[in-house]
Amino acid sequence: MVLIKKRPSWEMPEREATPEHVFLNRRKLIKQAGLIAAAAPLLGLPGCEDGGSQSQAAPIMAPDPTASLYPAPRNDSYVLDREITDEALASTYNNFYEFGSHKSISKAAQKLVIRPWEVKIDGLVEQKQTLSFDELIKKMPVEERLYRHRCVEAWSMAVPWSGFALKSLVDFARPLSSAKYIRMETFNDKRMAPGQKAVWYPWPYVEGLTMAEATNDLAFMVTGVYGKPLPKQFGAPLRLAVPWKYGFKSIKSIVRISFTKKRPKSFWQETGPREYGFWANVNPEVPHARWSQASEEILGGGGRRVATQLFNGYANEVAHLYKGLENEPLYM
Ligand SMILES: Nc1nc2c(c(=O)[nH]1)N[C@H]1C(S)=C(S)[C@@H](COP(=O)(O)O)O[C@H]1N2
Ligand SMILES: [Mo]
Repeated sequence: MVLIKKRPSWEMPEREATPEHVFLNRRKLIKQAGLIAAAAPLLGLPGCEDGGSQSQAAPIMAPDPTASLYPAPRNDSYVLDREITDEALASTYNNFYEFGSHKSISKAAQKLVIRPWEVKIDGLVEQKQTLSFDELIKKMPVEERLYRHRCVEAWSMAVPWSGFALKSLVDFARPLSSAKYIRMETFNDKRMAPGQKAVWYPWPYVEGLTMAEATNDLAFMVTGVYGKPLPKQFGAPLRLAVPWKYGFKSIKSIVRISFTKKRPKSFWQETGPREYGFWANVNPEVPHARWSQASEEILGGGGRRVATQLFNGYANEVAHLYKGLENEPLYM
């Protein structure tokens, strides 16, 4: 466990404590929106002459430019065998090593600046391109899906993700037929994410899938949860959800998507090659090097454990992807 000393947010100069785009656009926003200007004394906009307030309280949040997409229409093909995890709990129990190697990173993750957010698409594609997240999402069919999520640490949750099939993004990217894998990368900025100061980790976080996995219907790019744009601690603005695999495959805050011939080496594979592999498919019968995977604790279930299912219950959808690969370490 890493302890990194950092200033509490109330000690931060306002430029640091405020997401860049909010800072830069604040004056414009206030000019445009009479409502916000009228509310300024209440909201305590620092340095806002129009508002006339001297308060130094919390800065306002700019409206999320994708807010109107949510709640997205639910795709009823994806059903749960358990209750949806309480939103407050799922939002405060997160794995996001960029902000610390423990579960209580939700506050620290608010330092993540999610606008502007560029996504680079490169490698074996017809045409490399970089586009903003807001441009990208406009081209994608956004829907809601109820998915289970099984962390390799043997806890699980069930959440209503919003987003689009990874397959839609692959189609948009136009990979060459020589592409065998998709590789995804998280941002790398230790000023924003203090966890990235830990030099013993191979930053940035990287994950990958085969093309067959990436184009399977279940592979989902997440942009929202609980009917709203994705909160930062969940890996805003763009993260993966591959629910038949251990949670660490579901990479957060993606900035780069590359198509490759070579199998990508992931963050956890690099960190602990004896414990974490490329496939990481959920299997109750194959224990982790240090614990059993036979059961899992349901987050918010008062300590209740349930039996873990092969492919986390998604065998019908994905088992065929692994025919003929029996000699591969499919479950680590
Ligand atoms: N970039 C990045 N992505 C990540 C992680 C991380 O530390 N960094 N943790 C993974 C793990 S182990 C899990 S269980 C899930 C947690 O997602 P949640 O916080 O939305 O529940 O994110 C995955 N994606
Ligand atoms: Mo995890």
